[in-house]
Amino acid sequence: MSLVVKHKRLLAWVEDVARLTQPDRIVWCDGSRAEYERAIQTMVDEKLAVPLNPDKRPGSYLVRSDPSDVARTEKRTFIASQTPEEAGPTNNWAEPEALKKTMRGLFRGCMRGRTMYVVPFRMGPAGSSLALIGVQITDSPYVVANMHLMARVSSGVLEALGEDGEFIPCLHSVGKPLAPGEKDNGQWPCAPLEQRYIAHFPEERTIWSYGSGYGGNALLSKKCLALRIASVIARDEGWLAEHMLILSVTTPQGAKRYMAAAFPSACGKTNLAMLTPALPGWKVELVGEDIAWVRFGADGRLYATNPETGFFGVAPGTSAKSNPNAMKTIEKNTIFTNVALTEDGDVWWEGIGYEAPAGRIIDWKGKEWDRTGTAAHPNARFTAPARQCPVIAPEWEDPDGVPISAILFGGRRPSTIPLVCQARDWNHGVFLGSIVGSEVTAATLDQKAGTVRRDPFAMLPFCGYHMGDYFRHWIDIAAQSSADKLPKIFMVNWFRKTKEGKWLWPGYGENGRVLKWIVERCDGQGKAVETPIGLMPTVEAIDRPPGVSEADLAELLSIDREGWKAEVESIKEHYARFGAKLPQELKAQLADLEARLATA
Ligand code: GTP
Ligand code: SPV
Ligand code: MN
Repeated sequence: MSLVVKHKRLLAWVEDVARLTQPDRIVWCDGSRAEYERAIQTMVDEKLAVPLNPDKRPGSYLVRSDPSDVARTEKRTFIASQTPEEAGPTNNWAEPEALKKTMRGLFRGCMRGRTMYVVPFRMGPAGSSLALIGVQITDSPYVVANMHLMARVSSGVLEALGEDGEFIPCLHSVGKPLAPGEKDNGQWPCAPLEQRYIAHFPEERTIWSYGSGYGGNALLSKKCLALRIASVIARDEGWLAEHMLILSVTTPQGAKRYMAAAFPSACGKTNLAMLTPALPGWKVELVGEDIAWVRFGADGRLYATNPETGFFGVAPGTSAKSNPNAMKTIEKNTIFTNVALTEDGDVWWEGIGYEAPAGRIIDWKGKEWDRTGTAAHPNARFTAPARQCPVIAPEWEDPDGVPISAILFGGRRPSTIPLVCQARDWNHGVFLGSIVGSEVTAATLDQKAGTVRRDPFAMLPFCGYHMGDYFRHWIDIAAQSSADKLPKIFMVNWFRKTKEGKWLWPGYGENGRVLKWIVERCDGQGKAVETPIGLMPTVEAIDRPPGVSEADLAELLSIDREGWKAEVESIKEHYARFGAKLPQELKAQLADLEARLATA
């Protein structure tokens, strides 16, 4: 590499890590196309990646991870702050020095037989005041290739760092050294589950990840840096780092409004951000689909920025009908992880919109699929560059971000939570964010799918500090502006089911009808009625999709008083976890809800 690195701290860190991990060689990454291709070729040579049929999926590859390494592992994710109080009750805490000692033991010699890549990257568009620089050390070519798509990897980042610029060190190893002559030979490298650690040192702004090669455990730019560490920085600096999509809605009259939405993992962010509205004349464009960094502009409005450059999206359920824009985004130059392989060298998954083609299908475990069970893993993902999305907003890399008119909170709730409801004011909106709950999905390894868990602000697995302090931060941040300039806050739920277990709401493109009401509310129109839980549309205020009867819509917009009373009890339990850190304002919101439900 021609670039001379002048940053002493960075050089010393790389040397230290190399001494500890003992790789065969060190490669400084520059973000070039050739480098991307080399990383992919390394995987192909090791039989860890399968080139797809270039006539079907040009420039695309299939990777199968180990069946034990298919999603984030929250039980192995740690916030190693100085004290357990700083990590709070929702995070796994570990004493930082003890954890480092344990992990140093694991890192010792762990890169033997492998290449150590040094990957400099920037999160956030050029010129953004929020942009952060990270340098990830990794022994995984899968990580290198994915980081090329997900973050701004370039040698320019090293130049920008100069001799002493700030960067976030991100140390990663798959935790599978190779003996002399040993090859991966098609075996996804990772460490046994109990040896895995995804560790964050918030005071030092440092990340150490060992033993997993998958997604958010290994692409340290994403959940580790842009959420867990960034949330701590945001708290200290007065902004927000959120698990949110960012989209624009353009009305038939040509007015453009921006929204951000927090839904838990695998609960529909990517789908909403790429929505093709069923309503004629309405248009949605994507600014971001997983992470938003949000700060106040000089005009007192909240502006949101997508720090990433690609999508690591859920494949199952993605079809030409449910998400045509995602299907177009992944036509080429895409890395697929844990989907099925067809005989003609294309990908397939459950819910792709057509039957699995005839001929041999290789399932996500690499075995011939006997057509029982799922061929793709439920958390199978695609990694694709954002610029390939046909509805990417032209302003998606605007360094100032986009001004947000509405914030949405939602989750998978088969009952109780209505289709949509507007918060009365900011603190009520923070309350709605704090009580987000969802049926457990396949995006986490540790929990039983199907049970409801509270996932406040969709940040439960991603908040780098005490969740009670995080609630406080959300309440306090409003003081940076005035009520009239703050976004309106809404709660949505696309996932209501009938008693028979059928979807009560068609979702996907039909969600545009709800966005329409939200835009109308932001513009001071749109009919709403006061209810015990917030401002709700009347049945006439929502355009009713074909196939949804008036009775269905009434059900979707009804207030299930008994359900809500049970909800209040469950919120009390949820809130009890935060003890004295639960803001008084939220306690008051809960008491107010309880009182309204009792009287009205
Ligand atoms: P992460 O990347 O894990 O943060 O997830 P995400 O929030 O971006 O979720 P995504 O949009 O990928 O959706 C996950 C799953 O939910 C997919 O299988 C979708 O098909 C399904 N889904 C998304 N939107 C809807 C909807 O409106 N209705 C229904 N029924 N399912 C939906
Ligand atoms: C999520 O689980 O919310 C994801 C996927 O977006 S991962 O990057 O693996 O965390
Ligand atoms: Mn996510």
